[in-house]
Amino acid sequence: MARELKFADAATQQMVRHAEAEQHETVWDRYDAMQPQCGFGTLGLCCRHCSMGPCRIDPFGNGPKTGVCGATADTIAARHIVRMIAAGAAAHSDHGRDVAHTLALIVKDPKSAYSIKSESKLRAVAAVYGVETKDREIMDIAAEVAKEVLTEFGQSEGTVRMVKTAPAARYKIWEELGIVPRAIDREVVETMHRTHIGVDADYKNIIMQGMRTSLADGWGGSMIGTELSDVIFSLPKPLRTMANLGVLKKDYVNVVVHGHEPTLSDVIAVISKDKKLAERAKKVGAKGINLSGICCTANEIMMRHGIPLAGSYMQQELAIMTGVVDMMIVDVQCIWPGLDKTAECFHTKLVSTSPKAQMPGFEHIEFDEHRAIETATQLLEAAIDNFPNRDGQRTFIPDVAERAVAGFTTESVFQFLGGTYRSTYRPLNDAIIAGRIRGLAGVVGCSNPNVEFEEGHLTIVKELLANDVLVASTGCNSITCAKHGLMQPEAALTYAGEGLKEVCRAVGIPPVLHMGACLDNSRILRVLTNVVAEGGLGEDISDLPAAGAAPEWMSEKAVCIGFYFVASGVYTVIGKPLPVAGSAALNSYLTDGIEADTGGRWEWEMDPIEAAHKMLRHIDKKRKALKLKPMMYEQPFPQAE
Ligand code: SF4
Ligand code: MSK
Repeated sequence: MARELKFADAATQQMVRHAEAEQHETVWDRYDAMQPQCGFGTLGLCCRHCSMGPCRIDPFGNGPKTGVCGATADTIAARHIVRMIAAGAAAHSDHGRDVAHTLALIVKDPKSAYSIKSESKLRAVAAVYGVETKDREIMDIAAEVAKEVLTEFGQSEGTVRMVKTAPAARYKIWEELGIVPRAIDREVVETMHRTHIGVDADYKNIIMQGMRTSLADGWGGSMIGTELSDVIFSLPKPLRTMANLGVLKKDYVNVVVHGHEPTLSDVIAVISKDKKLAERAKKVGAKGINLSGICCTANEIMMRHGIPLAGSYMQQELAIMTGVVDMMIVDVQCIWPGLDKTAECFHTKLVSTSPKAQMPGFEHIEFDEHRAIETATQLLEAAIDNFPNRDGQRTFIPDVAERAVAGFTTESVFQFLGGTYRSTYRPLNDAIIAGRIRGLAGVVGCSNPNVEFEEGHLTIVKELLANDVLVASTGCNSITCAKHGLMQPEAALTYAGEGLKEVCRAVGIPPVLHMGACLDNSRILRVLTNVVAEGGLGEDISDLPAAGAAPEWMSEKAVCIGFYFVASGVYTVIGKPLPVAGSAALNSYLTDGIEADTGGRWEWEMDPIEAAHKMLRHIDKKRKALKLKPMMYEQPFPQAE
């Protein structure tokens, strides 16, 4: 290993040392081997949108100042970043579309493996789409909702209807900026069109379209995905689970699901408890089947079934290196194509299941939702049959796993804060107004080998908690927080400031609320909307004492998420800057000028303590503007920029 790595996480620490001893390559090795990475790419100054190029602009002004076509650094950097938004929006929204297809399947085939698990959520979605619910059979409502939603993805007229659920003041801002998304597919397509050679060259105009595309995701595709997942797979409720590689069990058939879409993994979660399969497992010498998850598929089935989290994005190959994973089943997004190289050294069967994501070295067993139970059974049987191939001498499971309470939603968290019989945001708003809670933060997103693993996530979250900020978490941040004990109610006693501690103790919630997968950032948008609607904290999301962070972001989805938060009025801090620094004008617009347009803005800050302090300063600025009371238990933190 080229550099000395520090890990906050003991399981990862042990596994990386084990990998080193056994000479297995890890993502950190591949990252180091890639150094130095391309400076032009980092700054957003390369373009290969046509074959007059590739072109690159010299940031020091010693070389060409434009591409062959005359595109400037501003144009090139803006085009590049909005293409990242389009890819992120496409990924989330295609996931959302697939969930809508599953809803349509339930209607067409009542014998399918799926059913309507939350009628209340279906009715809520129906209301958004103007679907009549009074005196109608639930299947009729489902049929019409599925049709409306699926049609909307590619509609040629109108606007995305979920967007209307934003606060009225926010919607007006989008109307004035001309960025209300018209249709999800259309915005992605138009972004690709505008960034083709010789189309849109005005960086601000390009960014406006990028924001419209991101809104089509956050308030469209992602929100549809979240809402319909709740309808089909059930509305999550807080439950207890465990997190980290220590959830893998030596004597069991270990099946790990990895990716993002719950359509197959939710069925696997149910089927894995089947008695016949348990007997089959016993026949091959195992004690049973142990299902766990990696990445956001893990978040999905954990928050609905309590299935433990084996790890986050950066731990996917480490799970295989334990030597006890009999099968890793993947669907889409965040799956490393190089996993087969790791699996070659072990008996682990890697199985891809989505026609959209096939990988060399993976066996492909295509998932057909019409045959969901058969596919899930076939996979689990194959995993059991692979158990005897395990080399018992080469197993190593770190004995590290932490308890967590997870599975909060826009709805359930405030049943807690409002008391069991009173579902309202009033107590939360009152706690903020009274100065018990300073404000709200969404800390979300991936991990990345370009920083010390999880250090950014943990440092920011702990600093926010110490300063009475209630944290909502999604994606890999939530897995990190779960692994490090921040999602236990007792964590408030250790990490929270006095005011937040009082609130957490009174209602029995952890100070960090697990709100789901990266798709579920839409839940955070909804929380912010509900806080505005409850009253007393302004008229718009940008008025709220709230901020967002993605300290170790990695994916194009993360870029899209950040943009829809900024476009929704949220101050959003990330670690490594977006690749736009090669354009002074664009960089300045995103980190400053954009605030005058949307009320939100980007901030780049690699130092996690300073990142947290910037968020706290922003929250305090908003508290001051709202003329809220001083904090009940004021604790000084550095004020100066
Ligand atoms: Fe170069 Fe312009 Fe073609 Fe990009 S679009 S590769 S800047 S000529
Ligand atoms: S899995 S997108 S690494 S959060 Fe959603 Fe984690 Fe980021 Fe993938």
